[in-house]
Amino acid sequence: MAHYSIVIPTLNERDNMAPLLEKIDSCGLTDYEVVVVDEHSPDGTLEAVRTYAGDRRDIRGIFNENGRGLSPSIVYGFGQATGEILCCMDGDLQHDVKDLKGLLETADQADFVIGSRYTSGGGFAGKWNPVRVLISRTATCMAHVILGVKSTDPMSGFFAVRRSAFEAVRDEMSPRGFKVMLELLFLLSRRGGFDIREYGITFGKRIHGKSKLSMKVISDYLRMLLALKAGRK
Ligand SMILES: Nc1nc2c(ncn2[C@@H]2O[C@H](COP(=O)(O)OP(=O)(O)O)[C@@H](O)[C@H]2O)c(=O)[nH]1
Ligand SMILES: [Mg+2]
Repeated sequence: MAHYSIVIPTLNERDNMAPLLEKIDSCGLTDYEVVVVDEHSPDGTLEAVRTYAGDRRDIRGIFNENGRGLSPSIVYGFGQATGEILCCMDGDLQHDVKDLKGLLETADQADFVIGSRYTSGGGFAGKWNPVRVLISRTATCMAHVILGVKSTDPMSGFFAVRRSAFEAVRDEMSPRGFKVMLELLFLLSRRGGFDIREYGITFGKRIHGKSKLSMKVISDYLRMLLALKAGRK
């Protein structure tokens, strides 16, 4: 059983897999596994993972069998993972592997750790499209107002949760949705008694592949906020 499980949801990230896995392998962690959860990406993302992994059992590429979408993929990956600490990071290198060890070690002392671009030590690499930053800021603001959650960056998608905390709210999670981290934050905060912290991360630019952020994702997000607020699944 691994101590840390790094779960990576993917959709068409073939060219990012080997560089990402190499960075994870050399970031100074010892007891970890990587679970890439793909959704039949036509570009051969899983083949890239399997080629890199060879006979290794600590790097697995699996298909999401939990209903389509990002959150279902992450929840499926957590269910397949063996670690005591479950971490989720993007497969496009925008989450910097340099932040991984610190985030995981913070999680050793806590129940839930949110990687934040807006806390000390966090930020953006290079120059950012102001429209994307505005979307991210607006989404954060809406989460504060509608759900009353306190995080400085509930949308970053880079986080680690203790298995017992995940399992405590697992049945309350919606199988749909885009932002599993926000949902976990909301459910753990509402239940109370969990040690929730933030850790500064640097958000990088995407080099290979395309963002899947779209108007559909934004409208799904709004629907999810309102559904969480109303206590619906
Ligand atoms: N399994 C799965 N992964 C997804 C899906 N949508 C996005 N991803 C992955 O989730 C991560 C973040 O998505 P991305 O498009 O980069 O979002 P952005 O950084 O907000 O533009 C990347 O690793 C994507 O490949 C999906 O529907 N299913
Ligand atoms: Mg991205």
